[in-house]
Amino acid sequence: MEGTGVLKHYGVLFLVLLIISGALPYCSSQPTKRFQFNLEWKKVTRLCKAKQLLTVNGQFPGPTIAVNEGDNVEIKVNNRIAKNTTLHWHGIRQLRTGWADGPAYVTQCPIRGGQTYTYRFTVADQRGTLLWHAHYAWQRASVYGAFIIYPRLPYPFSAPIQEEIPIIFGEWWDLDTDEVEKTMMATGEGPAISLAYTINGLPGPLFPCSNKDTFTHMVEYGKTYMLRIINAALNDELFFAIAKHSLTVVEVDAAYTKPFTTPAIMIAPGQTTTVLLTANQVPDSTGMFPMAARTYLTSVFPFDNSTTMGFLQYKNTRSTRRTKYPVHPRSLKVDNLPQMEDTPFATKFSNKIRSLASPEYPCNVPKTIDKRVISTISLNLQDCPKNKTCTGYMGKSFFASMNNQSFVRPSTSILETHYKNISSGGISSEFPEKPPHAFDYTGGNPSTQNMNTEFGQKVIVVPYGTNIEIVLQDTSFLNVENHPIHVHGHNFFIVGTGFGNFNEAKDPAKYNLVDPPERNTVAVPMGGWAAIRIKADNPGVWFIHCHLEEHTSWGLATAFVVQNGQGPSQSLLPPPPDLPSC
Ligand SMILES: *[C@@H]1O[C@H](CO)[C@@H](O)[C@H](O)[C@H]1NC(C)=O
Ligand SMILES: *[C@@H]1O[C@H](CO)[C@@H](O)[C@H](O)[C@H]1NC(C)=O
Ligand SMILES: *[C@@H]1O[C@H](CO)[C@@H](O)[C@H](O)[C@H]1NC(C)=O
Ligand SMILES: *[C@@H]1O[C@H](CO)[C@@H](O)[C@H](O)[C@H]1NC(C)=O
Ligand SMILES: *[C@@H]1O[C@H](CO)[C@@H](O)[C@H](O)[C@H]1NC(C)=O
Ligand SMILES: [Cu+2]
Repeated sequence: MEGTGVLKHYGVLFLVLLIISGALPYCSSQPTKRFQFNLEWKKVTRLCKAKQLLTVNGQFPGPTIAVNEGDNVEIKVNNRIAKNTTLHWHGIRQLRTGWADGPAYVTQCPIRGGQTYTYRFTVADQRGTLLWHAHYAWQRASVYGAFIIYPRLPYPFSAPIQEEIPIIFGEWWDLDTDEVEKTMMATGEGPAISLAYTINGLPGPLFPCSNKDTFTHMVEYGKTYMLRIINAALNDELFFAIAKHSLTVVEVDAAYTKPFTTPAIMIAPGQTTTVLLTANQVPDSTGMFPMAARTYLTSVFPFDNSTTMGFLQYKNTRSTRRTKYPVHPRSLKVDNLPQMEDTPFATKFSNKIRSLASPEYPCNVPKTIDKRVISTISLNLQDCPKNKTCTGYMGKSFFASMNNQSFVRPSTSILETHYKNISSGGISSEFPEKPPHAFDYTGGNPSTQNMNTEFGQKVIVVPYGTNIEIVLQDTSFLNVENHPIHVHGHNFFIVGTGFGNFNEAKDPAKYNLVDPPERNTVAVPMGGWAAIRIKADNPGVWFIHCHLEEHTSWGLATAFVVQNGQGPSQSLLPPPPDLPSC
C-alpha cells in the first residue's frame, strides 16, 4: 500500500517536473485529434472541362479539420505527388511549435514527393473559424479547407444555432497555377487570372455547364444559422451578400467581436468571418434566395470580374427541385452586394469590427510599445537585367516589397538556421525600421519615380515579450491597392487605419486601445495605412506577407524572429525527428 502511494507520488512529481522543464510539447491532459492528409491528384470537372486538380484526400475543397479549444492536433501529411509541398494552419498560434507552421523555407523545408511529415501542435486560447492551406508555390489554389475550433465555454451570443454552414471562397483556374506563377516570374508580367470564383468549390449558375455545380443549402423559416465564411482565393478580396438577408458578424479570425449587423461583408484572402443569419424573409414560390460573391476591386491589374452564386432554399416551399434554376432572372439578383469599386462600404465595414472585450474574452492590446517599425508595402517595377528579356510593363519586371526589400526565399528553412544559431545563410537582422527614403508614399506621379527594389532576406528580430507596433504603409508605385497582410504565429490588434500617409506625430493619438479588432490578417486600406500591435510572446520565426499570392511571389514579405525568453516555457521546442530537410 505504502509502496504504491510512494510510486504515485513519484509519478506526479515526474509529471510536474516534465511540465516545469517544458519537455512536454503540449498539455498531456487534453485529447489528441489525428488526421491523415494524402496529397493527391484528382480529376475534377468545372466549366465544361475536366482537369487534374491537386487535392487532399481527393476532396475539393479539402477536408474540414474540427477540434476543440485545448486539443492537441496531429496531421500526418503523405505527399503522393511528384512535387514539393507544405501545409499551413492559417491563424493557429503555434505556441513554441513553429516547426508545424508550414511556410516553405521559412519554418520548414518542403515535404518532397513520397515523403511524410506529421504536423503536431496544440490549439490554445482561440475559438472560431480559421482555414488551412498549402504554403508552397501556388498550390493553395485547390489545396485548402476549413479549420474549426469549438469553444470551451458557451458562445457569447444567445441565439440558438440551428446548423453551421461553411462558405469557403476559392478561385477556379483552367491553367496549372504553379505554371501561372512560373510564367509570371520568368516574364516579369502580371499573372493570368482565374476563370471563376467558387463557393465550396462550386462556381454557380452564371458560368457555363455549372447549374449542377451550384452551392445550395436548405434552411427553415425562423431558424438561425452560423455561416463560417473563409476567403481562400489566391489573389482577390471579395464582397459577399445574401439577397434580402442581413448578416450578424460575431467573430473574425477566431476572435470574438462585438456583434453587428450588415447587409454584406468584405473579406480578404486569409481572413475568416463567422456570421449569424436568420431565415426571416418571405420566399416567393421558388423558395430560393441567391447569395453572391465578387471582387472588391482596388487594383488596375487585370482581374477576374466574375460573380459566384449559390442559394438558400427555404424548406416547405412549392419548388424544391434543384434543377430548376436559374428560376427567374430576378432571382439571380443580390441587390445588397456592393459594387466592385465600393471602397466606402469596405471601409465602413472594417471600421465596425471591434473586439468583444468582455471579462471572459478581454482585449489584450499592448497599451505601450517597445518598438515601432514603419514599413511601406509596395509594388515595384524592376529594370530588366541585360541578359534577360522582360515583357512586363515598359519592358521591365513586376516585383513587390516591404521597405524596398523584396523577400527572396532562401534555400533552407530560416527557423532551422535560427535554431542552430548559424550566422551564415545570408539571413540578416537588418530589416529597415523606417522606409529608406521618405517620400509622398500615396501621392505623386508614380510613373516618374525610380521603382526598383532590393532583393534578400532581411528580417525583424525582437526579444521575447517585446510589444511591437508595425505600421503598414501602402504606396502609389504602379497603383494604390488594398493589401491583406498576414502575420504568422501571433494575433495582432489593428489599433489604427487611415488613408494617405501615416503621420507619426498625430495618428497614434487617435488609436483605439480599448477594443481594436484582433486578427491575423489585416486588409490595409488602398492608398492608406494600418497600425498593428503584437505582443511577441511566441519564440520562433514567423512569416509576414501579403496574402495575395502574386504579391508574395514578387517579394512582399519579411520574417519576424522572436528570440527565446526565460527558461523552457518561453523557448522554441526542438525540431521534431521527421522534419523534412532541404
Ligand atoms: C469582365 O471582363 C471581360 C473581359 O475583360 C469583359 O468582356 C466583360 O464585359 C466583363 N464583365 C463584367 C461584368 O464587367
Ligand atoms: C544574368 O546575369 C546574372 C549576373 O549579372 C547572373 O547571375 C544570371 O545567372 C544571368 N542569367 C542568365 C539567364 O544568364
Ligand atoms: C549564438 O551565436 C551568438 C553569436 O555568435 C552567441 O553569442 C550565442 O551564445 C549563440 N547561442 C547559442 C545558443 O549557441
Ligand atoms: C530601392 O532600392 C533601389 C535599389 O537599390 C533603389 O534604386 C531605389 O531608389 C530604392 N527605392 C526606394 C523607394 O527606397
Ligand atoms: C524540392 O525541395 C527540395 C528541398 O529544398 C529542393 O532541393 C528541390 O529542388 C525542390 N524541387 C522542386 C521541383 O522545386
Ligand atoms: Cu499585396
